[in-house]
Amino acid sequence: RVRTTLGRITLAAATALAGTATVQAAPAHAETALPTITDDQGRTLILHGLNTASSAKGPTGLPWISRDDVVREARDIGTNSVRYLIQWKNVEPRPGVYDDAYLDEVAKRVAWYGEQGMHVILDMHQDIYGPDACKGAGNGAPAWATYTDGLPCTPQDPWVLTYLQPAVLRAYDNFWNNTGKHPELMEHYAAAWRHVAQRFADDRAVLGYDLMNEPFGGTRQFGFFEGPVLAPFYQRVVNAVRTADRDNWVFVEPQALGPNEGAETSLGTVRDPRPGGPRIVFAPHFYPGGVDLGGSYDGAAKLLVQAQFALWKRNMPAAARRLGAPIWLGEVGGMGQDAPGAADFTGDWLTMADDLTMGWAYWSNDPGSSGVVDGKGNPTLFAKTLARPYPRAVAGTPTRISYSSGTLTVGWKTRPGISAPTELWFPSATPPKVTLTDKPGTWRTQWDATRHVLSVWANPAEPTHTITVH
Ligand code: IDC
Repeated sequence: RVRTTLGRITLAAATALAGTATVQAAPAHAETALPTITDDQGRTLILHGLNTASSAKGPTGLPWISRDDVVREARDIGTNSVRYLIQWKNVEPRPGVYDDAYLDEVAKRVAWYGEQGMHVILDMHQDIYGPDACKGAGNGAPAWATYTDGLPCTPQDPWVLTYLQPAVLRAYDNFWNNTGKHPELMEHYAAAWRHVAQRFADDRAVLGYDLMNEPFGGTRQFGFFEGPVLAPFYQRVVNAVRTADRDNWVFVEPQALGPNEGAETSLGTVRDPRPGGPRIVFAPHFYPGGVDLGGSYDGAAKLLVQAQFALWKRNMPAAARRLGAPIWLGEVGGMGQDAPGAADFTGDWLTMADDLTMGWAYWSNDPGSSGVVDGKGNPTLFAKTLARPYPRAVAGTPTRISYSSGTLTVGWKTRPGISAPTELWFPSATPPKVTLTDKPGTWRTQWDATRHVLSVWANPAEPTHTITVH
């Protein structure tokens, strides 16, 4: 019943959205390319990675993985990054008291990714505020920061409906100080991030910080939340992080409701006080209604989802452009491998990401039918589809990424002063066949059969390059 109702709501919403929008394929990159996330050699990073993991929402705040799992992931899927979940409740179990033993455990796991040459984005995760907002349904905030003012709560199925329970709405209203009673909670959150940033500022494996998973405004939504409440909150947290760490990237998400389905965001600009240019990334998610929460990607549902693809592809890059930030898809997926159209859906969002020269983090790395290994440790459909050829790093500004029928094409513009190579990853150890538009004799490649990485040193004197690899 609930699902049917949700389906109808989604249908109505999507129809309404589609009616007001010009639903056509947006150009991959309008006139000007977005800024890009860069590594310490100035190369653009195209991040492919997994969210690791939902299991970190539990009491220990740590995901299920072992070091071997990270080795296997790097080898089999070729990921160069991870969206690694941490929890405020574990960072700050009592007000102003930080659990450094927890951060040591996080650091130990971060090092496993570092050993594989992977970049870690620490994600301060939350769903439904925290475990104490609604009888253990949520995760994120500590008990001491959860003020529900005695309002009732019943966990709902599907879980997202729990967001609308009175106690949960009040917990958020108190956090954002919509009630005027708890200005201290956002202060605590910002200070907790400063502490985390202090711990990881010099950790070379850490690329950045995703400040809050899927912010939810309580009784304030959309234009009443993202502009006046969320953006100033991010600004506070960024300022706090920058007192401890000037170099890592900071990832900011729009509110989830709406943008997750492709609707516009009104998130305001967040300024980066660091010297040497901003390092703020716009990090929306993509969960089209219809495939999320046990849906499918076929028939009428597929048409609705395709409308949401078109909206997302238009609205999210436009928001990134408005914010002057690179874009990165922090969560996508969640479909079981047996759901109708799961492979098709995965292929379509991977193509969207390539079209936007945008990286992603798949939801999730937890064993099971939406993971890369099932409950018995066997590779799923997603292990295969996510192991997609891609440029891990580009020595310039990427203008094109496309992969189909065994051919990867990558185009980029030269950025002066980069001596490190462009690096392409392939699932196979067989040396690939390469053509490049640069004049013969002015460029070279090197194939690493162990890492399945092709390094390309293009001719820096040519302004643009296109490489085609079979
Ligand atoms: C889901 C988990 C599910 C858990 C639920 C609540 O897969 O097992 O019960 O969280 O904690 C998100 C969230 C992410 C969700 C994911 C899939 O960021 O935490 O994980 N999702 O539903 N937003 C949209 C979807």
